[in-house]
Amino acid sequence: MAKQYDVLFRLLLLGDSGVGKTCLLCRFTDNEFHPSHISTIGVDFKMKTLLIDGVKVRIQIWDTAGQERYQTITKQYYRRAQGIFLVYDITSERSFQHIMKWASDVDEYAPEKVQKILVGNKSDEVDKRQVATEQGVKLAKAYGMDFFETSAFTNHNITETFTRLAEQVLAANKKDLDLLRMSMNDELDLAALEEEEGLCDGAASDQRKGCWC
Ligand SMILES: Nc1nc2c(ncn2[C@@H]2O[C@H](COP(=O)(O)OP(=O)(O)O)[C@@H](O)[C@H]2O)c(=O)[nH]1
Ligand SMILES: [Mg+2]
Repeated sequence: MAKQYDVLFRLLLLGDSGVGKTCLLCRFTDNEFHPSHISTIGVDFKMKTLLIDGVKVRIQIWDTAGQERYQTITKQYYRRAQGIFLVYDITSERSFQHIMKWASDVDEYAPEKVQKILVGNKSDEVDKRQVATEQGVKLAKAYGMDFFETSAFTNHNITETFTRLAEQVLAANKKDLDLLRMSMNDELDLAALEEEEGLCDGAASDQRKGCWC
């Protein structure tokens, strides 16, 4: 059976309640949008496999199921993440200001190597916009992150955003993966060698048998 994936990464969606994290996730994994989403409802996680540079990358994307309301996201969530989406809502200045708080939590609790991306969601809501695109660009630059404006409603930039973070995580972990692959190959080589030797022994004894005839 073909191998289902080469590597598994955990990504985490962070941001204020109501910015559209659950909708982003449903749009990306199932291409669905439920406008009536009750904002406290969240899923635990959803999975999707992407092919990046010939590597089958399985991503497990964790939603924060209501905990964001009380900012009680357990440290465990952060510790296990290799990539983080910092999401705000372009129609909410407040959610944009809170990005600083979310980013400082990430600095405190997430692994040092964690990759981050800034996401301004609800780009379809042009009339209600409170946060200019330039503000997002500027903040992302200050944090050294990539930045996308998305819409879970129209499907704007959804695949691009999730793929970009997965690419960044893959790049950040590439060295470890290559080492792992090398050591796995070494093991395989050794196994092949042992097998070959075994075969030789078998052949030799067959030959000996032949001689005895
Ligand atoms: N117009 C628009 N509404 C959105 C978008 N994404 C989410 N919403 C709405 O925003 C509300 C909160 O979304 P939800 O995904 O539950 O937010 P969460 O609390 O961050 O998980 C819901 O009423 C969604 O329908 C979007 O891209 N555009
Ligand atoms: Mg939610």
